[in-house]
Amino acid sequence: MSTLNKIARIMVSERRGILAADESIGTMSSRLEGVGVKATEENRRVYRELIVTTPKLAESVSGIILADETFHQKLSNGQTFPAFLAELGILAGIKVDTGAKPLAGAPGENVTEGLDGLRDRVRNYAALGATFAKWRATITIGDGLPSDRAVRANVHALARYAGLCQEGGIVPIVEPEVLMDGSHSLARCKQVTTSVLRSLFDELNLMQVQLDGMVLKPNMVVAGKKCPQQPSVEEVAEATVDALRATVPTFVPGIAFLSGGQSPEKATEHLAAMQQLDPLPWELTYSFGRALVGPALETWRGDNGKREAAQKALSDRAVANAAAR
Ligand code: 5MM
Repeated sequence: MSTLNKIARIMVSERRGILAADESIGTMSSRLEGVGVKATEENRRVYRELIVTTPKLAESVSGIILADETFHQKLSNGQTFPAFLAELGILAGIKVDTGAKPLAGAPGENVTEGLDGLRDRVRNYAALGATFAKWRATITIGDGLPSDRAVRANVHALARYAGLCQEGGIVPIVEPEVLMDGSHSLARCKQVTTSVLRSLFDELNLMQVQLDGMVLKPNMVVAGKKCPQQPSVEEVAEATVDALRATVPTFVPGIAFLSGGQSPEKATEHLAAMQQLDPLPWELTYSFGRALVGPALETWRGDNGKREAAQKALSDRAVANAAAR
């Protein structure tokens, strides 16, 4: 078993999942401001410390994805975040993309940037304790969208990122996110997700990415937020598993879903429903951001007296998702 495969298997191991705490400075700042907390570097650190020091987190979380800022910050006890996680038995991951930017010639669509200098950045992060990385590409459904050029540009970047991570000895989380924004149907999301995943695996193969040394982080197949006909939990589970079965090679050790704006409860119900379907060739787990930490942030609101209650809110979500596996 290669080292990459070993790490990937730990990431998706039974009854645990991955916590996405890698909001960029801009996103984290607006989330803090949304709950009345001033968006300072120190407050982002304090909030991330609350998250990682949640009691018993390692029982339901195998890895935490950090943003560059957090990766270099220290907890109150003087330890760096990666060192603290290592002591807990939680793998430290790092978001290495630099964000989705408008794609030239494709109005309304983005391509994720961050390939320049990535080889050296991967080497530095690995030396500082990162065992895995993450890169998120976003795909928009709309009138005539996604365009072929946006899909191709994004899967190309994902595959080159994945190759560079593996060359540097860390496991890539490959995240192609078909966004929930819009009024599209479940069927349309399934069609787009299937086609994006097909293109993605073509490109990963072309770039000789080792499929057993990566983790796929896709969206669940859901209807657009504004679609008047919202599918049942079983319909989402079936559509999602259909799309994955049609496209994801069995060599991939695990699939860790993003939550994408679903309510925390719905995301968990969908994950649980998928486990009830016929045996699947890969582990199905979670790599939620908002669906894990949303209730904790809402509870905390910058009030230190609510710290414990906030940690309990996170712990409850993590335990519920672990149980859903
Ligand atoms: C936590 O949010 C991540 C980073 O977002 P930005 O770079 O836009 O600030 C994001 O990539 C996240 O890992 C995934 O989208 C999954 O999070 P959700 O909230 O969709 O489960």
